[in-house]
Amino acid sequence: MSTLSPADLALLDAQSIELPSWAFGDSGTRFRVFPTAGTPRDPFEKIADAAEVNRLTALAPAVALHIPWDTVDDFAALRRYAEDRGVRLGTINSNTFQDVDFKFGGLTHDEPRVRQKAIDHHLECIEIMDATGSRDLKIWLADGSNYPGQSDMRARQDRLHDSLQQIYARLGERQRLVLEYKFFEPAFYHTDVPDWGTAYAQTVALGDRALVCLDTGHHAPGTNIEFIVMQLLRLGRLGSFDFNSRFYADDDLIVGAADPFQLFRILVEVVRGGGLDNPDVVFMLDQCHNIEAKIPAQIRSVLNVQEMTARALLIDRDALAAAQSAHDVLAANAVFMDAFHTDVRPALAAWREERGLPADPVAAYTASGYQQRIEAERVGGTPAGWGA
Ligand code: PSV
Ligand code: MN
Repeated sequence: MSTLSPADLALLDAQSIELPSWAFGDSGTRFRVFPTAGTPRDPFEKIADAAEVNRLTALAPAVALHIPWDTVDDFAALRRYAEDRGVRLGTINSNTFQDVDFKFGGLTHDEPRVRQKAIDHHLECIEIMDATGSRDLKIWLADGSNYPGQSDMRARQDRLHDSLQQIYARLGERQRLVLEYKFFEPAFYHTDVPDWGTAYAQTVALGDRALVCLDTGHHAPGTNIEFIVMQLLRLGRLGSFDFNSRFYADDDLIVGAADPFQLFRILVEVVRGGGLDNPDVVFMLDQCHNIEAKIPAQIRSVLNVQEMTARALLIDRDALAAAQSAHDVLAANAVFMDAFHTDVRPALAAWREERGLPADPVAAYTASGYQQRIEAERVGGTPAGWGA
């Protein structure tokens, strides 16, 4: 039970995690953004940092971009730059949460001019996808209201459907729309896509290439997230994860840091539902490293996902099925917990060494001199951050 089988190892070999470009830029809370030495000044430097994470882990061959934060004059050049460093450009994230015109919403806005502007932004994102070779357009909306009575929730839902339909119609045959839900923030009373049910209803109404993104930080405390994972996989609508962890709200901390057991439970359902080794389900990170070193934090994050995946694979499925059908509650739970409590770190260090990778990628990063180099080289210019 406690060793990874050749089939498990093959699944781990195939695992790939998409890094968010914005994790390498400066971020913070509404109280303060602390500047960090060596922070990338442009999308090229963000890609260089992401490639370093992949070089040391072989787990992160793709980088998600956020538009307009990652706008460049020549996306084909950015794509070549990434590919030269062994990574590809992944999901394109739209952004209708920072333009003043979108103060009262974007795709749901009651004024045709503003709604059209939000739709046009997404059409522009699809043009970028054509240049970057990206498959997925990920949409997260800040739309909502703060006070009961402020807005007609029903009309907004109808306008959202119409807007999404116009965007979906422009997608290429191999491109997908992925709709991300979040229960609150920045809106405090109602949010137009607050939960997986709404995201599901809106995407089903569009067609087969519209799917749901599950951000692990976007649920009320106590929500059984793994149930949602199971259900979306069962319905064939889980398009991607935004992995992170949280103690309180949408904290965007390192995945697996706040609640490793929850990450384990989620990955158990991913394995159970055929979501691993499945190109239709993208494992993405959505994190911000406000106070910790960014590149090692991304390395830690992908290792945490790999570690919990390995533990999920260790579940003795036959023993679990037998205990479940015998209604042996304690035995079933014991099989489950045995896998969770198994330390897979030595096995994964060996997995890395067999593939010519450092046994300890964080230590290898520290010893590599990369951090000192970027701190010396990246002087002048404006560090990338939200809005840059
Ligand atoms: C919103 O909170 C969100 O999770 C969306 O994915 C955004 O694109 C991202 O955070 C920005 O960090
Ligand atoms: Mn997210």
